[in-house]
Amino acid sequence: MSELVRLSHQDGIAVITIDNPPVNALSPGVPEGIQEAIRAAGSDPAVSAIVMIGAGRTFIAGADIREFGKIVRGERPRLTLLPMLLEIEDCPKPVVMAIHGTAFGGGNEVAMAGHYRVASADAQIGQPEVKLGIIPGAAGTQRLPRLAGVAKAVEMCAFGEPIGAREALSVGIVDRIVEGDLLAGAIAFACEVAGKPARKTREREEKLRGVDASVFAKAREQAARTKRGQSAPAAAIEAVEAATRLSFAEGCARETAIFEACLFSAQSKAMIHAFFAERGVSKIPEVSSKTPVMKIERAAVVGAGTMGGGIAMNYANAGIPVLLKEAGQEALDRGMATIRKNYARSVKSGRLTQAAMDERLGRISPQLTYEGFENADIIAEAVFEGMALKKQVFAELDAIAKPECILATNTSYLDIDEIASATRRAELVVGHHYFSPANVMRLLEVVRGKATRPAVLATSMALGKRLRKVAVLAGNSRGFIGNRMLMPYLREAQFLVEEGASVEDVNGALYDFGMAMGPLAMSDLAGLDVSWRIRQEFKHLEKPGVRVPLVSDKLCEMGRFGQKTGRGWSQYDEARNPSPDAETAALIEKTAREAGIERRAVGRDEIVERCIFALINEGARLLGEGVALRAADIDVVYLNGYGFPVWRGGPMFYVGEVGLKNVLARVREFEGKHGPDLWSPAPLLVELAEGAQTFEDYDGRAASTAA
Ligand code: 3H9
Repeated sequence: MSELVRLSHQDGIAVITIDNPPVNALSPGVPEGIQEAIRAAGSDPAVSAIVMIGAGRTFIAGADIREFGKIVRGERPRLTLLPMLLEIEDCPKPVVMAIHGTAFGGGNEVAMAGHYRVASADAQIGQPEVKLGIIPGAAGTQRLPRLAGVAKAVEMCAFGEPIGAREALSVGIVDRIVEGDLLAGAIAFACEVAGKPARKTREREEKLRGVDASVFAKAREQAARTKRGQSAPAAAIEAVEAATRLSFAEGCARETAIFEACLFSAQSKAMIHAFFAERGVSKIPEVSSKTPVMKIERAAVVGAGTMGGGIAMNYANAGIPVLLKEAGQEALDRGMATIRKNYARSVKSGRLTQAAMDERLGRISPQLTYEGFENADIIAEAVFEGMALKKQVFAELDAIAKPECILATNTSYLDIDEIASATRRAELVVGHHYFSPANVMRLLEVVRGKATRPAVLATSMALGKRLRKVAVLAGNSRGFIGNRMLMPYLREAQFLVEEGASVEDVNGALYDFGMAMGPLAMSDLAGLDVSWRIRQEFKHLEKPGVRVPLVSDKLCEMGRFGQKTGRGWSQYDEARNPSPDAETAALIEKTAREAGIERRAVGRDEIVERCIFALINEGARLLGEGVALRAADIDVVYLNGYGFPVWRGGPMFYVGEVGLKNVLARVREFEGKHGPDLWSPAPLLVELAEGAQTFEDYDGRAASTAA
C-alpha cells in the first residue's frame, strides 16, 4: 500500500486513510493508492463495509493544483480520475465517506462516488474549480446534480462557493452529521449500512427530472454579471446542463472535453497563478517559523472616520476587543452610526445574525480619550492623511502605549520612518494600509520601516490572516506598492482625456479590459479631494517642466469631488449612477487648449496600453528597488485591492501574456513620445527583456536567494 493511502481494519470495517499533507490533495500516488485500497477491501471477505477518511486537518481538498501546469506543459499525462471513481462506486461493499475540513473539487468528486457520506458539523463541501478557471473534471458536474438537484449543482459548480455540512445534509449530499469523533461515527454508520444494497450516485436519476430550464439561463445571466470576463462559470453551467440531457457516461465525456478546454486556457493559467501567489505572500525571508509572533488580545484605533471605523470592525469581527477614539463627539457618533449601519446591512442580507452583530458591536468601545490605550497590544492610527498630524498622534501614542505595543499607521502614502521618528520605538512601528471599505476589502499592505522588527512583521502577517485579509509586505516607498503604481496609471488616464479621449472612452476601455471600474470612475468613487490633498502634500517633489495632469485640481477647486458631491469626472444621480458631464468635458477641452495640448482621436488600444503599461512599468521599478518581494506579490495587491481581473492573473503576470519584450518596446515608444521623466523603462524590465527572462524567473531567483 502506498504511504499516501493506508488501509486498516476495525470491527469488520475497512478504514482507508488518505494521508497527503497538508490538504490531502489527489497528488500522483493518491488516486492509485485509493484504487488499490478499494480493490483490497472490496475483495476481502472479512470486510463488511468501508470508511474513507482524511488524516490531519481535512478530507481531500481536491486535485493537486501544482500538477495542472505540468499537464498543460506536457510534462505529465492528463489526469483521469473517472475510472478510479467508478471502481469506488462499483465496490460491492458499502463505501462511507467521512468528511471533515474541506471536501473540495476532486475531493467532493471522490466523496460523491461513495455510497454514503457522513460529515463533521463544521465540514465544508464545494466545487471551487471555477476559481481556478476550470470546471469539475471528475464527474462533479454529473454526480452533484444527481445528489443535490440541478439548481444547487449549477450554483455550486458555476460560482464555486462551498456549503456547510448542514446545508449539504439538507440538499442530499451528506447523509448524516457526526457530532464528536468522526471516525467512530463513520464506523458506526458503516456498521448500520453493511449488507445493504449499495446506492450508486450515477444511477440516481430522480433529481434530474422535471428541471426548470430557466435555472441555466438565470445562472448564465448572473455569471455574466458577477464573474464578468471569466469563461469557466458558463462552461460549468454547460456541463451541468449536459447531465440533464445525456446519459451519465456521455455527460462525463462532455465534462471532460469542457474541462480540458478550460485547463489549457490562458484564464486558468492566470487564475492558478493567482491562487499560488496569494499563498506565497506570507513567505518573508527574515521571518521564519521561529520568529516570535506577538500576542494581540486587545486593540485600539485612533480616528473613527471611514477607515478607522472599518479597521475597528475588522478587529471586532475577529473577536478582538477594540477601543475606538475620535477627537469630537459628533465625529465619534457619526463613525459609530456608520459601523452600526454596516452591520445592520449584513444582518438584513442574512450574512450575520442579530446576536452576532450585537456581540461584535459590543467589542467596540467608542471614546473621546486615550483611556485604556495603555492596555492595547496594538494601536492602529487612522487619522487624516498629513505628516504633521500623524507625527503628533504617534508622539502621543508612544507616551501612553505599553512598551511592547505595536503602533500601526494606516497611511496610504506617507513615509513610515518619518512617522516612526516621532516615537522612541521605531522597531515597533509598522504600516497597516487597509483599503476602503476596510471592513470589506481583502487587501492589507504591511509596510516595513527601516527599523521594523521581524517579529512585528510576523505578527502583522499573522494578524492579517486572523482579520481574514490577504496581507502583502511592502517597502517604505511613497504609495508603497498599490498606490505607487496607481499614480502613473491615473496620470495616463488623465493625460488621455486631455489629449482627446472622452471620460467614457477611458473608463470604458479599462472596464472592458476587465478592471472592476475605469480609472476615472475609481477616482470619483474614492473622492477627487483625497488625491488633491496628497498632491498638495507632495507638491515640492514635482519636477519643473514635467507634464502633470491639469483637470483634476480644477474639478476640486470647483468643489467637484466625485460621487460624494454628485459631480466629478462624471455626474451622478441619487443612486450614484454615472452619466457624462458636459461641463467636465468642456473644462477638459478648455484646459487642454490653454496648455497647448494637441487634441486627437485616441483609440481604445492606446488607452489600455498607456494605463496598463504605466502600471506595469512602475511595478517593475518598485520590484527592482525591493519595495515588493516578488512580482506575484504585486499581482496579489492589484487583484485584491484594485479590481484587476483575476482571469488576467495580475499586472505582472499579464506581462507574460503580452510578452515582456513587447511591453518594453511599447514603453520605449511612449518614452520617445512623452519623455523619459514619465516613461523611462524600469531597469528591471530592461534587464529581464535583455536576458530573455520573465517575472516568474525573477520570483524563482528571489525564492532561491531567500531559501
Ligand atoms: C480539482 O479538484 C479538479 C477536479 O475536478 C479534478 C479534475 C480531474 N493542491 O490555502 P492554504 C496548498 S481542482 C495543491 O494556505 P488554508 C497551498 O498551496 C482543485 N496544493 O490553507 C498551501 O501550500 P504552502 C479544487 C494545495 O487552511 C497549503 O496547501 N480544490 C491545494 O487556509 C495550505 O493551503 C481547490 O480549489 C491543492 N488542491 O486553506 C481547493 N490546496 O503551505 C484549493 C491547498 O506551500 N485550496 N494547497 O503555501 C483551498 O481552498 C485551501 O487551500 C483550503 C485550505 C481551504 C483547502
